[in-house]
Amino acid sequence: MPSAEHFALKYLRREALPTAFCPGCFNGIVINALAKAFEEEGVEDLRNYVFVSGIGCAAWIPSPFMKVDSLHTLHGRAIPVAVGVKLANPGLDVVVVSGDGDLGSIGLGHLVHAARRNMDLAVIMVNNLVYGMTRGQQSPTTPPGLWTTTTPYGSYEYPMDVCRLLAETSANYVARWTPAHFNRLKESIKHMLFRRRRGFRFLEVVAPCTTYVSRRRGLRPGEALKELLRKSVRLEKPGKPGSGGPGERIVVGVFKDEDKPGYLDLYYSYVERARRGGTHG
Ligand SMILES: Cc1ncc(C[n+]2csc(CCOP(=O)(O)OP(=O)(O)O)c2C)c(N)n1
Ligand SMILES: [Mg+2]
Repeated sequence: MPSAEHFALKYLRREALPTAFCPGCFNGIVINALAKAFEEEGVEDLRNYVFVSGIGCAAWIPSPFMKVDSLHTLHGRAIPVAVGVKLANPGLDVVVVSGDGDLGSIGLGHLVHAARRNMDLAVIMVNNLVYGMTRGQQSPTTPPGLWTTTTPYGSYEYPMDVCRLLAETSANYVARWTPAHFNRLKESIKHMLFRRRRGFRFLEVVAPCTTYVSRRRGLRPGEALKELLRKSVRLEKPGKPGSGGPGERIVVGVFKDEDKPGYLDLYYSYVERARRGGTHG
């Protein structure tokens, strides 16, 4: 087992540590899962990667903490910037890490259309159920009844299930785990980055904000992890999945896993066709 120091030296920026996250924040588990995924695949440096994030706590996971080229963009605009990077240099592996607000609210249009195009990106959405950085406002994934700073009597809106939404597009891969499913989480990251290397690959990590969700509900981080396990229902379990989403039950698992051509494969095949004199139809 490599030591924590080993990971810090290899994939994290020493000068950026300790992280700015609240004590017990599950973003640390996501960083750990990313680092372990790279370590287990024998990736010595991250030179071929570009990480792109929007604005929010989750957006800080790659930038500034990971030793990788990263773009910390405008709120909601991680996807279009990532698309630009990929199209400018298709040889790069482009990974987006951002929050439920950034990707599922202000940036939702970009997310859905990148998924529809099966754009060659890996996207990790850390869903902490609120806008954490701005102090716990309701987000599109806030479960019914949950206290937030903008819903002091509990959220009365229907939340959005981003995995189900994206599973209906042409995205190649869609999965959801929680930090309590560490190995599954890590394996999904490996699958997205090393096995399925084309098309749109999306992973949602349901990781309730330790400060504005769990502590407010009287749960310490360890208790919050146990609750995540207790509430989780495996998608593959016959007869079990239903309403889904991060409410009382959290449906976890792989919603979709395909390997059809991604945006760039299609683009190049059409360029080739045009070169050979083919037209439409
Ligand atoms: C255009 C714009 N609108 C609003 C904000 C304020 N803002 C900063 S982070 C954020 C929400 C982030 O929520 P999420 O993406 O869920 O990240 P978290 O902090 O919860 O990890 C908002 C609304 C902003 N920075 N820019
Ligand atoms: Mg959030």
